[in-house]
Amino acid sequence: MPQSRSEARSRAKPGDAAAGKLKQLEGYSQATENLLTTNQGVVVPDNHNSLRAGARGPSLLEDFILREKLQHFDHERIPERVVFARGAAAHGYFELTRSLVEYTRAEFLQEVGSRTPVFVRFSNLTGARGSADTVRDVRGFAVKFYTREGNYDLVGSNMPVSFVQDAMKFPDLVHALKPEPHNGMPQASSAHDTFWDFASLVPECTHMLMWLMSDHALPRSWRMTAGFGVHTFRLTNARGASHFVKFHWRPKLGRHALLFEEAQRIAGRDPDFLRRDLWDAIDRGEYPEWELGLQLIDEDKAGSLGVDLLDPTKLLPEEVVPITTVGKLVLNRNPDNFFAETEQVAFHPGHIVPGIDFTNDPLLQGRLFSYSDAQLGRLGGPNHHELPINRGLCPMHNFQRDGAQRSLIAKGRVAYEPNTLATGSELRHDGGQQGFQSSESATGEKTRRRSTSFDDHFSQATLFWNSQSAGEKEHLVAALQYELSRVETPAIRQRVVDNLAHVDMRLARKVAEPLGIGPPDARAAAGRAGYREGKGSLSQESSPSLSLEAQGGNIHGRKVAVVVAQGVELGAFKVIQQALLDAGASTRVVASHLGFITSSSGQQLPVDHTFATMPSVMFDAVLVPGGPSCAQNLLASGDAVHFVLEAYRHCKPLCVIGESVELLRVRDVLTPESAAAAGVVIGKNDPVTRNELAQAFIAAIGRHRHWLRPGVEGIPA
Ligand code: HDD
Repeated sequence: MPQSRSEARSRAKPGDAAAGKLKQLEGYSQATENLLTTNQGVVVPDNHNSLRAGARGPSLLEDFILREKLQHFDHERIPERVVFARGAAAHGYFELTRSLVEYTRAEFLQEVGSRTPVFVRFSNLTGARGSADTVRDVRGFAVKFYTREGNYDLVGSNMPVSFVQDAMKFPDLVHALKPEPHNGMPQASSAHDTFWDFASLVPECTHMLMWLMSDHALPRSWRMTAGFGVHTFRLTNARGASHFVKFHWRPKLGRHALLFEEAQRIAGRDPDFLRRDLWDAIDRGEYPEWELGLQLIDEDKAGSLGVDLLDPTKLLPEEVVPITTVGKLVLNRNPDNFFAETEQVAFHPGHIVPGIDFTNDPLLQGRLFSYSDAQLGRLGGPNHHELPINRGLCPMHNFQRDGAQRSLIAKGRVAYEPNTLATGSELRHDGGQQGFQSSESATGEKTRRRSTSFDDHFSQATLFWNSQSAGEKEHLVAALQYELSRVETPAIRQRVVDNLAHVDMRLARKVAEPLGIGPPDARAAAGRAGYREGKGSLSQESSPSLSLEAQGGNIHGRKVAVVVAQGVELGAFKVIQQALLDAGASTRVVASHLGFITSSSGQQLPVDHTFATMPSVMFDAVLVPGGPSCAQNLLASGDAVHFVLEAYRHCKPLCVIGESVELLRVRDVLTPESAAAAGVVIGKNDPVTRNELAQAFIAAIGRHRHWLRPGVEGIPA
């Protein structure tokens, strides 16, 4: 580790800094030896038998080897995070592509091309550490930058807003959302009475509820998930001038979602779906990337934006302040040890570096206390910054001392300052202008009042609703109906739809239809405590970036199933497969058994998976090659028919060749015209049209899902 800050800086060249963290971590890695030893290094003579008095006699207390092993095992678990307990992480780097010297003095944001090592943890807000990945939930997106001026943590989420405006309400929100305290149910789900009871009584939640009920809550992959800093922060330059800033992570693979039913099935089939996808991609060398975008706001213009930047339940539409891309994040290394790195990493919004600052957002202010406090319990004391994953890359020095698990050995008799005993003359430690400077002064009466500019609880929920595509609106309504149908108390269901009437009356009426309650009553909502009259002054009706469907994109990282049976024709299949691989997708051959399938020309085609172990929900798209006997064999297999129809029901792109089209005729909902519009590519095994077929299929996969597909209700779930 460098001895001084200036040494750290002068040694760091653009490009090589990202290796620094790896080197540091390697210093802590445990060597793999053939011999087992105790924690004290004594060689273990026998790791299978405890010491006992005679082969059939009692075990001896003196067996320190057994005692140590059991004791360590008994204490292997630490408390899980009270929120965002379920997560997965990876190492990588952040590279600056646009200098921010005019906005901030933060050293890692000055020189284009400079790289900073990062550790990024993605997580689920609600579920416990062992819960399923794909449940409907808010996702955490936490980035630790190991900068040369100290660690900087950007602890955000995949939604740009929060449920509540004030940290005072956060414990209540989380208690309502988590499993109900009397019976510990339901796990990892907001679909229960206590959550909706709270949400219906706190209308400031309404905007976030729209996000939680939307497709944004069901990411297809961590690699396809956006991130937001949520709060407004500040950047301060070397002259002390500051700008407000909002942070955005935009995934290079585009933002994509699962269908709710698909997500629920995956939760059973592969609870580690998102974790596995990230791990496998990095393992294969397909490193996920994000752009860092900033919304930079002149402080004197902040008052005229139509939204209070200190209110974390509001976003700042891109149409009002555009996003400037300033860097890229690349994740290129899986952790070596889940516990040591992913579990023990300690993020904290209060970890900032000179040039970045907080604002008075009352939710952010509360967070500044909570995270370090949470680590005290979770990681067992005040020295968690010494854990390898949490160590900074720059030198660290202060007179804080001792405490559980201290591993640094501070030398000398002096643990206070100022002092004369360390050097013989009076020594004062003071970073002066080098150090972190707060950039805002504060005066004002002490009060527990909120600003009236926080009173608008509905207009951005309406903006969000207006910005969704027709398919996304259907999903949102279905999600609300599903969640509220699971709420046992009719009065709670009623209060929710009464609030929704302030978002959009048609939405509220539609949601209320199957709930066995009265029509939505906007006036009843307005009469309740917690309701505020405030109206924002945003003039826009909708914001396209709030819709996932409007995004489109390439097909990098998508998984395509190739459904085959004996007698499959390879011609078109091979051409399409190659085109998919060239475009960055991957393919897997799925059949009724492992081993090989014999093609129509007698070739042996290796099978990757069976229908039983890899159902269609594990894929993004399905290719069914042709061949008369292949089609016949597939039609005779319930598993094969189910595979293809389930993919159709889940609105996935399909490419069906030759006789295999019969698989789709089961419900006879498609005409050649409606098929193309619905993302179903139908063609023949004809050498002239194979390339066209491949391109049409790639275009259909590029749209990810085809939400408005005819006849899906008719297909059994
Ligand atoms: Fe928080 C963890 C994100 C509000 C208190 N939070 C945590 C993590 C993420 C977020 C991603 C997991 C970090 C990791 O991977 O280890 N939190 C948010 C966002 C919020 C937010 C986006 C709203 C904008 N959080 C928030 C408030 C409080 C907390 C208002 C309390 C006042 N959060 C915590 C915590 C956690 C935490 C209790 C749990 C374990 C931990 O910190 O290390 O302190």
